Amino acid sequence: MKIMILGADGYLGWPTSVDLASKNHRLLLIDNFTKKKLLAQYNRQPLIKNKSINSRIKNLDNKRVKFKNIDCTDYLKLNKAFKDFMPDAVIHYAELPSAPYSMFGYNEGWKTIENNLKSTFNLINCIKGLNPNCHVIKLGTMGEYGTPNIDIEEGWLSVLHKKRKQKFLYPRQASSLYHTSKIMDTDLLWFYVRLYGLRVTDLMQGPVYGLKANNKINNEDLYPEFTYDDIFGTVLNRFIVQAISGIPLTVYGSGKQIRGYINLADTVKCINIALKNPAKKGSLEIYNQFTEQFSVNELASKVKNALKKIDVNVKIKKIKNPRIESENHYYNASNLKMKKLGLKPSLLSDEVIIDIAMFIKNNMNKINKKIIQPKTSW
Ligand code: USQ
Repeated sequence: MKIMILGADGYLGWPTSVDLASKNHRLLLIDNFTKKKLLAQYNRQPLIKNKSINSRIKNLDNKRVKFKNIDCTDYLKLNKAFKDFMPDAVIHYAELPSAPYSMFGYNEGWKTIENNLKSTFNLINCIKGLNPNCHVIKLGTMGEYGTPNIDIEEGWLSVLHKKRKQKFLYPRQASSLYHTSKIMDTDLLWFYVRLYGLRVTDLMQGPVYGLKANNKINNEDLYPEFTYDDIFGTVLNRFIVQAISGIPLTVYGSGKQIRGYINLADTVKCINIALKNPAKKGSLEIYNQFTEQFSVNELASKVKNALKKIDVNVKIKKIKNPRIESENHYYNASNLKMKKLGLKPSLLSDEVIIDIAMFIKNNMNKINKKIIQPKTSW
């Protein structure tokens, strides 16, 4: 297939690119390094800095992978790249992914909304104008649903009201501006699907952990940049770095917050499944993309117990929750659709935690302990 990957240098974009390149697809990778620039601007660093994307691409075993430095909020440039390449599918990761960043202040909040909505709007318009048959695979988030007091379905809810029935998008109520920007994305996509018959898959993903696109990968050049700081790091990756550097795990509040988590390798498997099962014309296909539900306390205990096996003594410390989020809530989300299409999850075992921990241990002299405690609160 001819596949365009927007945000191809990111934590999900690069492993996806590596995996799809190994399957011999023809790829056009797009990125403008916004996340790298923001990390530098806010004095945060990934554990290891990647080599340039062009040099990494040269080492891939696929000569049909090309890169273009394009800001997806620039409609004319994105439109030209789309027209020249004419993809069969576009994987859209070109968004600012951080809840704490979006809640930092006015500028960060607006930049998140503007970047995320504009990139989605621009992509939709490229497709509508140039090839309405092209399949969009868009990264959404489980955070769009929030923590409602009823079961979370996969995207849709059938409502029976005064004896009449209608299927609606499942009610969404996010707890950060970032998550709210993803709700707005979904609404935009659904509008264009209804009016113009586009084909869209929206993947409601939980927090991701890990380093590898698949279990054949050992070359660290093929890993994404691994962040563990308070703004861009996700909770499990942060906990393992904290454990290795002897800092007590930063459990926010009571630690009873439950989310659905997913291994990075499973994210990549889900993208492959979505590519093989494109949404039908005029349909918005929504999947809940996580494999296991854990509370923050359970995650912390898992890290502690796993790392005991390699003689790391992990301490856990509950700190004041810097976020406004429910800490005591019901959580039961459905995730059957990907499994029905063949997803075999790589679950969170001690081995998986130890594998990530060993990579961090080998690079522990690079850990910046000053960027771990949360500095944004809302
Ligand atoms: N948490 C801690 N300690 C920490 C960091 C986080 O207790 O040091 C808690 C948070 O309070 C939250 C949970 O862990 O309850 C998850 O936090 P997170 O920072 O890993 O995830 P979140 O901010 O929700 O965002 C991440 C990604 C985002 C993705 C989302 C999926 O950054 O791009 O969309 O996970 S979800 O959470 O399902 O919406």
